[in-house]
Amino acid sequence: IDAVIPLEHRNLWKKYAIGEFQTKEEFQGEFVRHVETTLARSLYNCDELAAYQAASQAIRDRLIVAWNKTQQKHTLRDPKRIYYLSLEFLMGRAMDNAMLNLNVKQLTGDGVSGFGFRLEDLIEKEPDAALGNGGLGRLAACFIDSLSTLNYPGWGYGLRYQYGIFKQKIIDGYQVEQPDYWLTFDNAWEIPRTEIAIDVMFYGYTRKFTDDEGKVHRIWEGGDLVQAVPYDFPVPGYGTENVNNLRLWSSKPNREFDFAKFNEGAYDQSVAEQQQAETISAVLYPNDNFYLGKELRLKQQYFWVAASLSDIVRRFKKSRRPWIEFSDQIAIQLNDTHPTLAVVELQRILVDREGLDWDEAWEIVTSTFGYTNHTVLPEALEKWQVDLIGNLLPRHLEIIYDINLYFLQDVEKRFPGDHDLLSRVSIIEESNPRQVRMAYLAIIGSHKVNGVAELHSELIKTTIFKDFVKIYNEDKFTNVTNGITPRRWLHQANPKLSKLIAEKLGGYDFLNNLGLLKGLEKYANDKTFHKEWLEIKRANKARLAALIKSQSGVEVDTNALFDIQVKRIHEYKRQQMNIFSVIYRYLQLKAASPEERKKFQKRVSIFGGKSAPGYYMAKTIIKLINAVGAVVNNDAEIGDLLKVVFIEDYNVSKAEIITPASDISHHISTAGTEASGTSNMKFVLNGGLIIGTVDGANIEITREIGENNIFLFGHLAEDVEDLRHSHRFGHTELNPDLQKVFDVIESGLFGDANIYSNLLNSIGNHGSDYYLVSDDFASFLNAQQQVDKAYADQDAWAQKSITAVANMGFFSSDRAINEYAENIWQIEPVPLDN
Ligand code: HBZ
Repeated sequence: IDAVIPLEHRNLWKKYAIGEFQTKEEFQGEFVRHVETTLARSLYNCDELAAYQAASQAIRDRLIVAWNKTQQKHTLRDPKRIYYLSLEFLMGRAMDNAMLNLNVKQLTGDGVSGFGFRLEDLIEKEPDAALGNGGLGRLAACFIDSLSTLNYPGWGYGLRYQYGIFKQKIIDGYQVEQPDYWLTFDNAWEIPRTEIAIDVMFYGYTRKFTDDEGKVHRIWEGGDLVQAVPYDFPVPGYGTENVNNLRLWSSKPNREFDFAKFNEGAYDQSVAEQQQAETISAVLYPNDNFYLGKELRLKQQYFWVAASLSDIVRRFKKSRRPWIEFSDQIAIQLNDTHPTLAVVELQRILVDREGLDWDEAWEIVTSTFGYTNHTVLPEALEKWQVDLIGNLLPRHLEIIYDINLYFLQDVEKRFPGDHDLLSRVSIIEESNPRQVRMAYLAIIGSHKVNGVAELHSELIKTTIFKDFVKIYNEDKFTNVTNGITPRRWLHQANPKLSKLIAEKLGGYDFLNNLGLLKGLEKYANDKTFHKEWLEIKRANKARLAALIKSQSGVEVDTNALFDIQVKRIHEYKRQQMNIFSVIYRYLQLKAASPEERKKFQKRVSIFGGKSAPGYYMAKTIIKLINAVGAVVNNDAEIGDLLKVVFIEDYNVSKAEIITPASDISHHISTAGTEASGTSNMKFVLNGGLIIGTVDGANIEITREIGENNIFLFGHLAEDVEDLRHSHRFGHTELNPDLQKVFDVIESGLFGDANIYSNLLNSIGNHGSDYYLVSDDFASFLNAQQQVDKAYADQDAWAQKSITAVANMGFFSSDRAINEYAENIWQIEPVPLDN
């Protein structure tokens, strides 16, 4: 109450409230003020970095004004809110996005050019906020963009890692990891809120006590405290004043100091121990789709979950509503199982701290949470050792046991005598050591569970979560197909195409309503439009060619077909199959006569992506790609007919250059392994076509754009099990064309063959070929041929490309967020004007 400015003083306040710059000149005034005061520099030492920082400060000021208005409005109206809990937010750069959303890019550009700077150069000065591994983290970033754009009251909660995903160097063809310390310079896009620090406890013990009414309680005490300090990142929407919040927690030593140690004279030791607290949020774990049971990772999860829930509960308590209204006011989405401890933590808060009955609390908990699954790969499912949880979070382990007990009692009642079922669905896996199955806990603690594309949502119901479909009502399980934000992935990444589309459709409304792209279909056969369309593709390819040249020195011909596969390197994503097909193509070119050679379609085969640092096979694949590039690119006989490029350090800002430049991109996972994929959507939205398997969202993309506009191949998900079985027991010959490729690798053409022997042996030589590289190879090569043939007719190609783009409306993350809002969160947009 003390913090509120009394009524009689508010007019004075309003008189001085920040004005938002509206013109180039006003921007320039703000720019100079920030250089001279915020940065304490002058016109004698304002370099590009300083200019970027001053421009971002000026834009940030505008964002903060809108952010404040939005938060005040939400506090006043107190609508139901969604909190999106994600251990990763792969945001990329903020400035360009903020300028486009606030519609000030033009005037900012004019403004800085008045001082001799080019806006493009300033944009390049910003480091990526690379707080994620890949698809899961980028999905969270697209989702919060849509939440703001659609005026939903929604916050993201995550961790403010000091080190994002590592920077990838390629040295001698191998991946080398370097730390990504992204906070070297002041970050204008975050607002520290040191005044809201929250204490989080670890370790300690639980104690039983009986209250005056004879009721037995258990409490957790005696642990170590770590402070969670929030940093707020404003999230602007497009075409709206609405600015939501992304709150990221940073760990700091607790204010209380160990005075006992201090007095013993162990001052340095006690400071050093305090310092340990900061390691909790220091680094993002660089594994995607792979579970690693490290204690520090569990600490990260609990630290973030406890701080976020404490914040959410505090906000709820301010409204003075009864607990029973908690889930009418709050929805919490679990992005994968990483935040599953939130289920336990909320139950603990309600029972231990707020004194609710178990059942009443559990009803609140389960109606609050929703859980999104992103994978069926067994090696990715989180299972924490019981002892690890018991030691770090003793009270939580007790609560997990109780949740399990009541759950199993229910199951036993409904399926009496089915002991196999009980052990199959138990949260505790009775293995040695015993483990907590986090996905089961997430299912039991949520009211909805969703997969991220239709096939994937079917697969979780019929495979990994089959028993739970039997136990619960079928409609606890649902699908929300992923989406991408057209603001960043079309308007920002591909301004030329966005402008051309706007000219045809009479404005930029499609950026808020992607279904309007349908209006392009009537130009699909228009030859003059084809020319404009292809010209933009050419310009985007030139932009990528310049990046490739500057990074690797390789010159590529923009007349060639640009063939791209950029994503995390993983055996299931089958970059190995792609590079094998490139080698096959090289062999064919070498075997052809000079006359025959001329008939080949020129191609540039472009790869990019990071391997988890400890993933040996993935690292071998990177080495092979680079080794093939070294041979092919230096073969004078081949020249421009084939180039092979590995783009170092693939990240969000590089994706913005790469995606618009694609003619064809690869989405070729073994059927049933890629939950959805989202880059497939980005490529098609930018007029690139897809070569892909019948997997993840490729299936729905095909349905939307038509099967003539995509190159599908390979076995279906339903065949995979039988094929794997036949590998184990039958005798399967390697595909003969693949055998030729293996022979040449083994001949040492790409360096010491031993480097690749484990990779090759996992496929041929009685290896299990778990990802069906050999089984799919023939149909993959065939699909490649179809691509070459189709590309030869540029008008026909343009027609496919335009038709595809015209039908991509479904894949906007706005559609996905509206589905979550309606079917899972039950939230409404908050209208703009009061
Ligand atoms: O999530 C991806 C899926 O592989 C992809 O198919 C889907 O489109 C995308 C969005 O739903 N999954 C990931 O990116 N997963 C991770 O990055 C990951 C990170 C840490 C983990 C586990 C998975 O512990």
